[in-house]
Amino acid sequence: MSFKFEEYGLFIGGRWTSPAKAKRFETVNPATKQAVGSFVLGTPDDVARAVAAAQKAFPAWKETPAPKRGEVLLEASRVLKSRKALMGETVTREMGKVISEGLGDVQESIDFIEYMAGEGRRLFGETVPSELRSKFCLTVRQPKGVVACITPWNFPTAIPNWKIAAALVCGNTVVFKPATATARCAAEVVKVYEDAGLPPGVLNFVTGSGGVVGNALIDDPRVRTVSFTGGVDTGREVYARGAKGLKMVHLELGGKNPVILMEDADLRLALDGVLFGAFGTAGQRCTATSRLIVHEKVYDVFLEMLTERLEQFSVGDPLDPSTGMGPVASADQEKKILAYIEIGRKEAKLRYGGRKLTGGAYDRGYFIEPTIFETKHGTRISKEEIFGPVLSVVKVGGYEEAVRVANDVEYGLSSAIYTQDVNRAFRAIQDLEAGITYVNAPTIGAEVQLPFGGIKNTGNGGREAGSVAVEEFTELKSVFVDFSSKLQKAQIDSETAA
Ligand code: UN1
Repeated sequence: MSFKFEEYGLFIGGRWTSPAKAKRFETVNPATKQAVGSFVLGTPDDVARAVAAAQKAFPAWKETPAPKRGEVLLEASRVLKSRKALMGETVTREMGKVISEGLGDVQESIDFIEYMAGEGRRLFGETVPSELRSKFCLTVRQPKGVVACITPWNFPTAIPNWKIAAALVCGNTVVFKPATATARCAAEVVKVYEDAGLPPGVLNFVTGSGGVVGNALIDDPRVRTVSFTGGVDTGREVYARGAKGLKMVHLELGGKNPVILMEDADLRLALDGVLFGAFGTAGQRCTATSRLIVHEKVYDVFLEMLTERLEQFSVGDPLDPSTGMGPVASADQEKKILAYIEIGRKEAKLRYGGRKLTGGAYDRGYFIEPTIFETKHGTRISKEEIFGPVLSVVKVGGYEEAVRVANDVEYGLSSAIYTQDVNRAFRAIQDLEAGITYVNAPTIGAEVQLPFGGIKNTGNGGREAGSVAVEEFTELKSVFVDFSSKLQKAQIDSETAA
Protein backbone atom coordinates (compact mmCIF):
# COMPACT_ATOMS: atom_id res chain seq x y z
CA MET A 1 0.00 0.00 0.00
CA SER A 2 1.49 3.34 -0.92
CA PHE A 3 1.19 6.47 1.11
CA LYS A 4 -1.43 9.02 0.19
CA PHE A 5 -3.35 11.81 1.87
CA GLU A 6 -6.32 10.54 3.92
CA GLU A 7 -9.26 12.00 5.78
CA TYR A 8 -10.01 10.70 9.25
CA GLY A 9 -12.95 10.99 11.60
CA LEU A 10 -13.34 10.51 15.31
CA PHE A 11 -13.58 6.98 16.67
CA ILE A 12 -16.40 6.73 19.18
CA GLY A 13 -18.24 3.63 20.35
CA GLY A 14 -16.49 1.49 17.74
CA ARG A 15 -17.40 3.67 14.76
CA TRP A 16 -15.50 6.23 12.74
CA THR A 17 -17.65 9.35 12.58
CA SER A 18 -17.28 12.82 11.12
CA PRO A 19 -19.79 15.16 12.74
CA ALA A 20 -21.71 16.98 9.98
CA LYS A 21 -20.57 20.52 10.65
CA ALA A 22 -17.15 19.63 12.00
CA LYS A 23 -14.26 21.98 11.43
CA ARG A 24 -11.13 20.18 10.27
CA PHE A 25 -7.38 20.59 10.47
CA GLU A 26 -4.51 19.08 8.51
CA THR A 27 -1.17 17.67 9.53
CA VAL A 28 1.91 18.51 7.54
CA ASN A 29 5.11 16.72 6.57
CA PRO A 30 7.84 18.86 8.16
CA ALA A 31 10.32 17.87 5.44
CA THR A 32 8.13 19.04 2.56
CA LYS A 33 5.18 20.97 4.04
CA GLN A 34 2.86 18.61 2.13
CA ALA A 35 -0.41 17.77 3.85
CA VAL A 36 -0.44 14.28 5.38
CA GLY A 37 -4.01 13.94 6.62
CA SER A 38 -7.20 15.77 7.56
CA PHE A 39 -8.83 15.46 10.99
CA VAL A 40 -11.83 16.62 12.94
CA LEU A 41 -11.29 19.56 15.25
CA GLY A 42 -13.15 18.01 18.17
CA THR A 43 -15.54 19.87 20.46
CA PRO A 44 -16.56 19.41 24.11
CA ASP A 45 -19.63 17.67 22.75
CA ASP A 46 -17.47 15.10 20.94
CA VAL A 47 -15.55 14.53 24.16
CA ALA A 48 -18.78 13.98 26.08
CA ARG A 49 -19.91 11.38 23.53
CA ALA A 50 -16.55 9.63 23.63
CA VAL A 51 -16.52 9.50 27.43
CA ALA A 52 -20.11 8.20 27.44
CA ALA A 53 -19.11 5.44 25.00
CA ALA A 54 -16.12 4.55 27.17
CA GLN A 55 -18.26 4.47 30.27
CA LYS A 56 -20.83 2.25 28.59
CA ALA A 57 -18.16 -0.20 27.46
CA PHE A 58 -16.46 -0.34 30.85
CA PRO A 59 -18.50 -2.98 32.76
CA ALA A 60 -18.14 -5.65 30.07
CA TRP A 61 -14.45 -4.93 29.51
CA LYS A 62 -13.79 -5.00 33.23
CA GLU A 63 -15.55 -8.39 33.43
CA THR A 64 -13.52 -9.78 30.54
CA PRO A 65 -10.83 -11.98 32.13
CA ALA A 66 -7.49 -10.20 32.06
CA PRO A 67 -5.79 -12.99 30.02
CA LYS A 68 -8.50 -12.52 27.37
CA ARG A 69 -7.83 -8.79 27.36
CA GLY A 70 -4.17 -9.71 26.94
CA GLU A 71 -5.04 -11.83 23.90
CA VAL A 72 -6.58 -8.82 22.18
CA LEU A 73 -3.36 -6.94 22.86
CA LEU A 74 -1.27 -9.78 21.49
CA GLU A 75 -3.36 -9.67 18.33
CA ALA A 76 -2.85 -5.89 18.18
CA SER A 77 0.91 -6.40 18.34
CA ARG A 78 0.65 -8.87 15.44
CA VAL A 79 -1.47 -6.47 13.38
CA LEU A 80 1.01 -3.68 14.04
CA LYS A 81 3.94 -5.93 13.15
CA SER A 82 2.32 -6.66 9.78
CA ARG A 83 2.00 -2.90 9.20
CA LYS A 84 5.40 -1.91 10.53
CA ALA A 85 6.85 -0.64 7.24
CA LEU A 86 3.91 1.61 6.39
CA MET A 87 3.50 2.77 9.97
CA GLY A 88 7.19 3.66 10.21
CA GLU A 89 6.88 5.62 6.99
CA THR A 90 3.83 7.40 8.38
CA VAL A 91 5.81 8.41 11.48
CA THR A 92 8.61 9.77 9.32
CA ARG A 93 6.30 11.61 6.95
CA GLU A 94 4.21 13.19 9.66
CA MET A 95 6.81 13.86 12.37
CA GLY A 96 10.11 14.05 10.47
CA LYS A 97 12.34 11.61 12.36
CA VAL A 98 14.60 9.57 10.06
CA ILE A 99 13.12 6.32 8.76
CA SER A 100 15.24 4.01 10.97
CA GLU A 101 13.85 5.89 13.97
CA GLY A 102 10.33 5.94 12.51
CA LEU A 103 10.53 2.15 12.37
CA GLY A 104 12.07 2.14 15.86
CA ASP A 105 9.10 4.11 17.18
CA VAL A 106 6.78 1.43 15.80
CA GLN A 107 8.99 -1.38 17.12
CA GLU A 108 8.82 0.18 20.59
CA SER A 109 5.03 0.06 20.28
CA ILE A 110 5.08 -3.60 19.23
CA ASP A 111 7.45 -4.50 22.07
CA PHE A 112 5.33 -2.77 24.66
CA ILE A 113 1.98 -4.11 23.49
CA GLU A 114 3.45 -7.62 23.50
CA TYR A 115 4.87 -7.07 26.97
CA MET A 116 1.55 -5.80 28.27
CA ALA A 117 -0.31 -8.72 26.68
CA GLY A 118 1.61 -10.95 29.09
CA GLU A 119 0.55 -8.70 31.95
CA GLY A 120 -2.94 -10.12 31.41
CA ARG A 121 -1.65 -13.30 33.06
CA ARG A 122 0.13 -11.46 35.88
CA LEU A 123 -1.51 -8.31 37.24
CA PHE A 124 -0.04 -9.40 40.53
CA GLY A 125 -1.57 -8.65 43.87
CA GLU A 126 -0.06 -9.75 47.18
CA THR A 127 -0.99 -12.25 49.84
CA VAL A 128 0.13 -11.26 53.31
CA PRO A 129 -0.25 -12.87 56.73
CA SER A 130 -2.99 -11.79 59.08
CA GLU A 131 -2.40 -10.93 62.71
CA LEU A 132 -5.43 -13.09 63.51
CA ARG A 133 -6.03 -16.79 63.09
CA SER A 134 -8.32 -18.18 60.40
CA LYS A 135 -8.11 -14.98 58.44
CA PHE A 136 -6.74 -14.47 54.94
CA CYS A 137 -5.38 -11.17 53.59
CA LEU A 138 -4.70 -10.28 49.99
CA THR A 139 -4.76 -7.49 47.47
CA VAL A 140 -6.35 -7.44 44.03
CA ARG A 141 -5.98 -4.93 41.23
CA GLN A 142 -9.08 -3.37 39.80
CA PRO A 143 -9.42 -1.04 36.83
CA LYS A 144 -10.14 2.61 37.43
CA GLY A 145 -12.82 3.11 34.79
CA VAL A 146 -12.52 5.67 32.01
CA VAL A 147 -9.01 7.00 31.55
CA ALA A 148 -7.77 9.84 29.35
CA CYS A 149 -4.53 9.42 27.41
CA ILE A 150 -3.08 12.70 26.15
CA THR A 151 0.07 12.26 24.10
CA PRO A 152 2.83 14.26 22.38
CA TRP A 153 4.09 14.30 18.79
CA ASN A 154 7.70 13.19 19.30
CA PHE A 155 6.94 9.47 19.72
CA PRO A 156 3.65 9.44 17.88
CA THR A 157 3.04 5.69 18.10
CA ALA A 158 5.18 4.53 21.05
CA ILE A 159 3.94 6.91 23.72
CA PRO A 160 0.25 6.40 22.89
CA ASN A 161 0.80 2.66 23.07
CA TRP A 162 2.63 2.86 26.41
CA LYS A 163 -0.50 4.38 27.81
CA ILE A 164 -3.25 2.64 25.84
CA ALA A 165 -1.93 -0.92 26.10
CA ALA A 166 -1.29 -0.61 29.85
CA ALA A 167 -4.69 0.98 30.47
CA LEU A 168 -6.51 -1.67 28.42
CA VAL A 169 -4.92 -4.76 29.90
CA CYS A 170 -5.83 -3.49 33.35
CA GLY A 171 -9.50 -3.38 32.29
CA ASN A 172 -9.98 0.36 31.80
CA THR A 173 -11.64 1.98 28.85
CA VAL A 174 -9.86 4.84 27.14
CA VAL A 175 -10.42 8.18 25.49
CA PHE A 176 -7.30 9.02 23.51
CA LYS A 177 -6.44 12.59 22.55
CA PRO A 178 -3.21 12.79 20.55
CA ALA A 179 -1.05 15.79 19.67
CA THR A 180 -2.64 17.51 16.68
CA ALA A 181 0.67 17.48 14.76
CA THR A 182 0.74 13.68 14.54
CA ALA A 183 -2.95 12.83 14.39
CA ARG A 184 -2.51 10.41 11.50
CA CYS A 185 -0.05 8.22 13.38
CA ALA A 186 -2.52 8.26 16.27
CA ALA A 187 -5.48 7.33 14.06
CA GLU A 188 -3.50 4.43 12.64
CA VAL A 189 -2.71 3.26 16.18
CA VAL A 190 -6.44 3.24 16.89
CA LYS A 191 -7.08 1.20 13.73
CA VAL A 192 -4.62 -1.41 14.91
CA TYR A 193 -6.70 -2.03 18.05
CA GLU A 194 -9.93 -1.91 16.06
CA ASP A 195 -8.63 -4.50 13.62
CA ALA A 196 -7.35 -6.65 16.48
CA GLY A 197 -10.96 -7.03 17.65
CA LEU A 198 -11.13 -4.66 20.60
CA PRO A 199 -14.82 -4.36 21.53
CA PRO A 200 -16.63 -1.11 20.59
CA GLY A 201 -16.26 1.77 23.04
CA VAL A 202 -13.22 0.33 24.81
CA LEU A 203 -10.90 2.72 22.94
CA ASN A 204 -12.20 6.06 21.70
CA PHE A 205 -10.35 8.73 19.78
CA VAL A 206 -10.96 12.46 19.70
CA THR A 207 -8.68 14.80 17.79
CA GLY A 208 -8.49 18.53 18.40
CA SER A 209 -6.73 21.12 20.48
CA GLY A 210 -5.48 20.67 24.01
CA GLY A 211 -7.34 23.79 25.11
CA VAL A 212 -10.70 22.36 24.00
CA VAL A 213 -10.56 18.57 23.76
CA GLY A 214 -7.83 18.06 26.37
CA ASN A 215 -9.45 20.36 28.91
CA ALA A 216 -12.93 18.91 28.36
CA LEU A 217 -11.52 15.45 28.97
CA ILE A 218 -9.70 16.44 32.15
CA ASP A 219 -12.80 18.24 33.43
CA ASP A 220 -15.23 15.41 32.73
CA PRO A 221 -16.20 13.91 36.09
CA ARG A 222 -16.48 10.45 34.54
CA VAL A 223 -12.74 10.42 33.71
CA ARG A 224 -10.89 9.07 36.73
CA THR A 225 -7.28 9.14 35.59
CA VAL A 226 -5.39 11.38 33.20
CA SER A 227 -2.13 10.21 31.70
CA PHE A 228 -0.22 13.05 30.09
CA THR A 229 3.14 13.32 28.34
CA GLY A 230 4.27 16.72 27.13
CA GLY A 231 5.92 19.96 28.16
CA VAL A 232 6.33 21.10 31.75
CA ASP A 233 4.13 24.21 31.43
CA THR A 234 1.21 22.25 30.02
CA GLY A 235 1.89 19.53 32.59
CA ARG A 236 1.39 22.00 35.42
CA GLU A 237 -1.94 23.12 33.93
CA VAL A 238 -3.08 19.54 33.45
CA TYR A 239 -2.13 18.70 37.03
CA ALA A 240 -3.94 21.72 38.48
CA ARG A 241 -7.03 21.07 36.40
CA GLY A 242 -7.13 17.42 37.33
CA ALA A 243 -6.67 18.30 40.99
CA LYS A 244 -10.04 20.05 41.00
CA GLY A 245 -11.68 16.71 40.34
CA LEU A 246 -9.25 14.92 42.70
CA LYS A 247 -8.06 12.84 39.77
CA MET A 248 -4.96 10.78 39.52
CA VAL A 249 -2.82 12.69 37.03
CA HIS A 250 0.23 10.97 35.65
CA LEU A 251 2.81 13.34 34.15
CA GLU A 252 5.85 12.68 31.97
CA LEU A 253 7.45 16.03 31.21
CA GLY A 254 10.79 17.47 30.21
CA GLY A 255 14.44 16.67 30.53
CA LYS A 256 17.86 18.31 30.34
CA ASN A 257 19.80 15.13 30.15
CA PRO A 258 23.55 15.05 30.70
CA VAL A 259 26.25 12.79 29.39
CA ILE A 260 29.30 12.93 31.65
CA LEU A 261 32.51 12.16 29.83
CA MET A 262 35.34 11.23 32.19
CA GLU A 263 39.02 11.40 31.34
CA ASP A 264 39.28 7.61 31.13
CA ALA A 265 36.32 7.15 28.77
CA ASP A 266 36.51 5.26 25.50
CA LEU A 267 36.24 8.37 23.35
CA ARG A 268 35.30 6.61 20.11
CA LEU A 269 32.44 4.85 21.83
CA ALA A 270 31.35 8.11 23.44
CA LEU A 271 31.48 9.90 20.11
CA ASP A 272 28.90 7.59 18.55
CA GLY A 273 26.80 7.79 21.68
CA VAL A 274 26.81 11.57 22.00
CA LEU A 275 25.95 12.04 18.33
CA PHE A 276 23.03 9.65 18.56
CA GLY A 277 21.88 11.00 21.91
CA ALA A 278 22.05 14.66 20.93
CA PHE A 279 20.98 14.60 17.29
CA GLY A 280 18.82 11.47 17.02
CA THR A 281 15.20 12.51 16.46
CA ALA A 282 16.74 15.98 15.90
CA GLY A 283 17.08 16.24 19.67
CA GLN A 284 13.32 16.07 20.11
CA ARG A 285 13.22 13.37 22.75
CA CYS A 286 12.51 13.95 26.41
CA THR A 287 15.59 11.81 26.89
CA ALA A 288 17.81 13.62 24.35
CA THR A 289 21.40 14.30 25.34
CA SER A 290 21.21 18.06 25.60
CA ARG A 291 24.27 18.51 27.81
CA LEU A 292 27.76 17.12 27.51
CA ILE A 293 29.83 17.51 30.66
CA VAL A 294 33.45 16.84 29.81
CA HIS A 295 36.54 16.35 31.92
CA GLU A 296 39.08 19.06 31.07
CA LYS A 297 41.75 16.48 30.19
CA VAL A 298 39.77 15.20 27.20
CA TYR A 299 37.79 18.34 26.42
CA ASP A 300 39.77 19.66 23.44
CA VAL A 301 40.37 16.32 21.80
CA PHE A 302 36.74 15.23 22.15
CA LEU A 303 35.33 18.46 20.77
CA GLU A 304 37.64 18.13 17.79
CA MET A 305 36.39 14.59 17.19
CA LEU A 306 32.78 15.71 17.53
CA THR A 307 32.99 18.60 15.10
CA GLU A 308 34.97 16.54 12.63
CA ARG A 309 32.26 13.88 12.60
CA LEU A 310 29.53 16.47 12.23
CA GLU A 311 31.17 17.67 9.01
CA GLN A 312 30.15 14.31 7.51
CA PHE A 313 26.73 14.24 9.14
CA SER A 314 23.95 14.66 6.58
CA VAL A 315 20.78 16.58 7.32
CA GLY A 316 17.98 16.10 4.85
CA ASP A 317 15.26 13.80 3.55
CA PRO A 318 14.28 11.61 6.52
CA LEU A 319 13.02 8.87 4.19
CA ASP A 320 16.50 8.43 2.75
CA PRO A 321 18.23 5.74 4.85
CA SER A 322 21.59 7.53 4.57
CA THR A 323 20.31 10.71 6.23
CA GLY A 324 21.65 11.39 9.72
CA MET A 325 19.03 13.88 10.82
CA GLY A 326 15.69 15.00 9.40
CA PRO A 327 13.78 18.23 9.88
CA VAL A 328 12.46 19.46 13.20
CA ALA A 329 8.81 18.66 13.62
CA SER A 330 7.00 21.91 12.86
CA ALA A 331 7.20 25.65 12.22
CA ASP A 332 6.65 26.23 15.95
CA GLN A 333 9.50 23.92 16.85
CA GLU A 334 11.77 25.62 14.35
CA LYS A 335 10.95 29.03 15.77
CA LYS A 336 11.55 27.98 19.35
CA ILE A 337 14.84 26.23 18.59
CA LEU A 338 16.18 29.14 16.52
CA ALA A 339 15.25 31.50 19.34
CA TYR A 340 17.31 29.39 21.75
CA ILE A 341 20.19 29.40 19.31
CA GLU A 342 20.04 33.20 19.33
CA ILE A 343 20.11 33.18 23.12
CA GLY A 344 23.08 30.82 22.97
CA ARG A 345 24.99 33.08 20.59
CA LYS A 346 24.79 35.85 23.16
CA GLU A 347 25.68 33.90 26.27
CA ALA A 348 28.02 31.18 25.00
CA LYS A 349 30.47 30.27 22.27
CA LEU A 350 28.96 28.70 19.17
CA ARG A 351 31.23 25.83 18.25
CA TYR A 352 29.29 24.24 15.40
CA GLY A 353 26.17 24.81 13.27
CA GLY A 354 23.63 27.31 14.51
CA ARG A 355 21.85 28.07 11.27
CA LYS A 356 18.55 27.27 9.65
CA LEU A 357 19.38 25.33 6.50
CA THR A 358 18.18 26.93 3.29
CA GLY A 359 18.35 26.36 -0.46
CA GLY A 360 16.92 23.56 -2.62
CA ALA A 361 14.89 20.96 -0.75
CA TYR A 362 15.70 22.65 2.57
CA ASP A 363 13.38 25.52 1.65
CA ARG A 364 10.43 23.13 1.65
CA GLY A 365 10.89 22.07 5.27
CA TYR A 366 12.12 22.95 8.75
CA PHE A 367 15.78 22.06 8.75
CA ILE A 368 18.28 23.24 11.35
CA GLU A 369 21.97 22.38 11.54
CA PRO A 370 23.14 20.19 14.39
CA THR A 371 24.43 22.81 16.80
CA ILE A 372 27.05 22.79 19.53
CA PHE A 373 27.70 25.50 22.09
CA GLU A 374 30.61 25.66 24.48
CA THR A 375 29.21 27.20 27.61
CA LYS A 376 29.70 27.68 31.30
CA HIS A 377 27.16 25.88 33.43
CA GLY A 378 24.33 28.20 34.45
CA THR A 379 23.50 29.78 31.09
CA ARG A 380 19.95 29.40 29.82
CA ILE A 381 20.96 27.01 27.05
CA SER A 382 22.72 24.83 29.62
CA LYS A 383 19.69 24.62 31.92
CA GLU A 384 16.47 24.99 29.92
CA GLU A 385 14.94 22.29 27.77
CA ILE A 386 15.32 23.24 24.10
CA PHE A 387 13.90 20.08 22.50
CA GLY A 388 15.99 20.41 19.38
CA PRO A 389 19.40 19.54 17.91
CA VAL A 390 21.35 21.79 20.25
CA LEU A 391 24.06 20.40 22.51
CA SER A 392 25.59 22.46 25.34
CA VAL A 393 29.10 21.42 26.28
CA VAL A 394 30.44 22.25 29.73
CA LYS A 395 34.05 21.71 30.85
CA VAL A 396 34.65 20.38 34.36
CA GLY A 397 37.71 19.65 36.49
CA GLY A 398 36.67 16.27 37.86
CA TYR A 399 33.95 13.85 38.88
CA GLU A 400 32.54 15.83 41.81
CA GLU A 401 32.08 18.94 39.71
CA ALA A 402 30.59 16.88 36.86
CA VAL A 403 27.92 15.46 39.14
CA ARG A 404 27.19 18.85 40.69
CA VAL A 405 26.65 20.34 37.23
CA ALA A 406 24.65 17.33 36.03
CA ASN A 407 22.27 17.61 38.97
CA ASP A 408 21.86 21.38 38.97
CA VAL A 409 18.83 21.57 36.65
CA GLU A 410 15.12 21.45 37.28
CA TYR A 411 14.67 18.12 35.49
CA GLY A 412 15.74 14.57 36.26
CA LEU A 413 14.77 12.17 33.48
CA SER A 414 17.83 10.53 31.92
CA SER A 415 21.58 10.72 32.52
CA ALA A 416 24.75 8.95 31.42
CA ILE A 417 28.40 8.51 32.25
CA TYR A 418 31.23 7.29 30.06
CA THR A 419 34.05 5.84 32.13
CA GLN A 420 36.10 2.63 32.30
CA ASP A 421 36.26 2.81 36.08
CA VAL A 422 33.70 0.45 37.56
CA ASN A 423 33.76 2.15 40.94
CA ARG A 424 33.05 5.52 39.42
CA ALA A 425 30.28 4.07 37.28
CA PHE A 426 28.49 2.71 40.33
CA ARG A 427 29.13 5.94 42.23
CA ALA A 428 27.41 7.82 39.37
CA ILE A 429 24.43 5.45 39.44
CA GLN A 430 24.07 6.46 43.06
CA ASP A 431 24.77 10.18 42.62
CA LEU A 432 22.94 11.23 39.46
CA GLU A 433 19.52 12.71 40.17
CA ALA A 434 17.50 11.10 37.39
CA GLY A 435 14.98 8.34 36.78
CA ILE A 436 17.34 6.68 34.28
CA THR A 437 21.13 6.32 34.25
CA TYR A 438 23.17 4.78 31.45
CA VAL A 439 26.74 3.61 31.77
CA ASN A 440 28.79 3.81 28.57
CA ALA A 441 25.71 4.54 26.48
CA PRO A 442 23.89 7.78 25.67
CA THR A 443 20.77 9.08 27.43
CA ILE A 444 18.30 7.73 24.87
CA GLY A 445 17.09 4.26 24.05
CA ALA A 446 15.15 3.03 27.05
CA GLU A 447 13.70 -0.49 26.72
CA VAL A 448 10.03 -1.13 27.43
CA GLN A 449 10.44 -3.74 30.14
CA LEU A 450 11.95 -1.18 32.51
CA PRO A 451 10.17 1.71 34.20
CA PHE A 452 10.37 5.03 32.36
CA GLY A 453 10.10 8.40 34.07
CA GLY A 454 11.99 10.89 36.13
CA ILE A 455 12.32 12.99 39.23
CA LYS A 456 12.09 16.73 39.96
CA ASN A 457 10.12 18.64 37.30
CA THR A 458 10.17 15.69 34.92
CA GLY A 459 6.99 14.42 36.51
CA ASN A 460 5.05 13.84 39.67
CA GLY A 461 6.52 10.56 40.78
CA GLY A 462 4.95 7.98 38.50
CA ARG A 463 6.58 5.65 36.03
CA GLU A 464 5.39 4.26 32.74
CA ALA A 465 6.40 0.98 31.07
CA GLY A 466 7.96 -1.99 32.83
CA SER A 467 6.04 -4.12 35.28
CA VAL A 468 5.05 -0.98 37.23
CA ALA A 469 3.08 0.36 34.23
CA VAL A 470 -0.03 -1.14 35.82
CA GLU A 471 0.25 1.06 38.92
CA GLU A 472 -1.05 4.06 37.04
CA PHE A 473 -4.09 2.24 35.74
CA THR A 474 -5.27 0.15 38.66
CA GLU A 475 -6.74 0.63 42.10
CA LEU A 476 -5.49 -1.76 44.72
CA LYS A 477 -8.17 -3.34 46.82
CA SER A 478 -7.22 -4.92 50.14
CA VAL A 479 -9.31 -7.98 50.95
CA PHE A 480 -9.77 -9.61 54.38
CA VAL A 481 -11.45 -13.00 54.50
CA ASP A 482 -12.30 -14.17 58.00
CA PHE A 483 -13.12 -17.90 58.14
CA SER A 484 -13.13 -18.18 61.95
CA SER A 485 -16.95 -17.89 62.18
CA LYS A 486 -16.65 -15.39 64.99
CA LEU A 487 -16.00 -11.68 65.29
CA GLN A 488 -12.26 -11.16 65.51
CA LYS A 489 -11.06 -7.65 66.24
CA ALA A 490 -7.80 -6.54 64.67
CA GLN A 491 -5.54 -4.55 66.97
CA ILE A 492 -7.72 -5.61 69.91
CA ASP A 493 -7.93 -9.39 69.87
CA SER A 494 -4.54 -10.22 68.44
CA GLU A 495 -2.74 -10.75 71.74
CA THR A 496 -5.30 -13.18 73.12
CA ALA A 497 -6.61 -14.87 69.98
CA ALA A 498 -6.92 -18.59 70.44
C1 UN1 B 1 10.52 10.45 24.91
O1 UN1 B 1 11.49 11.07 24.51
O2 UN1 B 1 9.51 11.06 25.29
O3 UN1 B 1 14.38 6.16 25.68
C2 UN1 B 1 10.45 8.98 24.94
C3 UN1 B 1 14.08 6.66 24.59
C4 UN1 B 1 12.82 6.17 23.90
C5 UN1 B 1 11.62 6.85 24.47
C6 UN1 B 1 11.74 8.33 24.53
N1 UN1 B 1 12.73 4.74 24.07
O4 UN1 B 1 14.76 7.52 24.07
